[in-house]
Amino acid sequence: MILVGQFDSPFVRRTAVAMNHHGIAFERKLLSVFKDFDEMLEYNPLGKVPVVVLDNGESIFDSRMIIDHIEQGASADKRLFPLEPEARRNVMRIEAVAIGLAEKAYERGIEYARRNPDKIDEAWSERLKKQIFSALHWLEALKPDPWICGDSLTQADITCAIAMTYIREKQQVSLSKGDFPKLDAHCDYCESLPVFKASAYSAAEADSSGWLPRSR
Ligand SMILES: N[C@@H](CCC(=O)N[C@@H](CS)C(=O)NCC(=O)O)C(=O)O
Repeated sequence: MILVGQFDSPFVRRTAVAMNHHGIAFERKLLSVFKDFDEMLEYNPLGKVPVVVLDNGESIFDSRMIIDHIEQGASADKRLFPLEPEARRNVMRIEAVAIGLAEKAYERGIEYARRNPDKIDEAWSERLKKQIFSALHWLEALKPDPWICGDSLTQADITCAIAMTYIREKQQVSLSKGDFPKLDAHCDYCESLPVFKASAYSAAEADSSGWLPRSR
């Protein structure tokens, strides 16, 4: 399998960590959605990452679809989405907020990194900031210890920790130490695990991507 995308993208990383967790080996094709956009369009009609190219040559994209594909046939004790309906809904609800958090952070980053400074929509940017902080407070209230749901790693943990790392690294909003102590501890714990470390956030890949934050 080939995973297309960079390890500054929270969507690529959450896919990679799920693959690591399931022991699925993959090669990586390092393409940037900015500087390699035309080539990206050949892998995904939207030009977005992540994309996984299966061994039969088929491309699958959107982290949700890829993770769903790799979870198929997984044993109950390894599943990142439990099968029991209530537990599954709970993981998916938290995952949805954590994905949304990463999406809103990405959008706010775009506002400053890509737009001409005199075209920045400050009202929209404020709205995004409100959504980001609302999601962070909601996730903090879950009090992960160390896991968010039950007594093992789930996709809720993976996506939440990776979204937090993304915001810490790209600073689409500034966070002070102590603002979200439970999320900080959860993020540090998850990022110390071998399955996360094997696909760690890459500042070098971020620097070469064409993403240049100017201010908050
Ligand atoms: N819902 C998608 C989101 C993927 C996404 O937004 N990826 C960003 C990179 S972090 C991207 O490809 N952006 C380029 C674009 O939107 O044109 C997923 O979960 O895979």
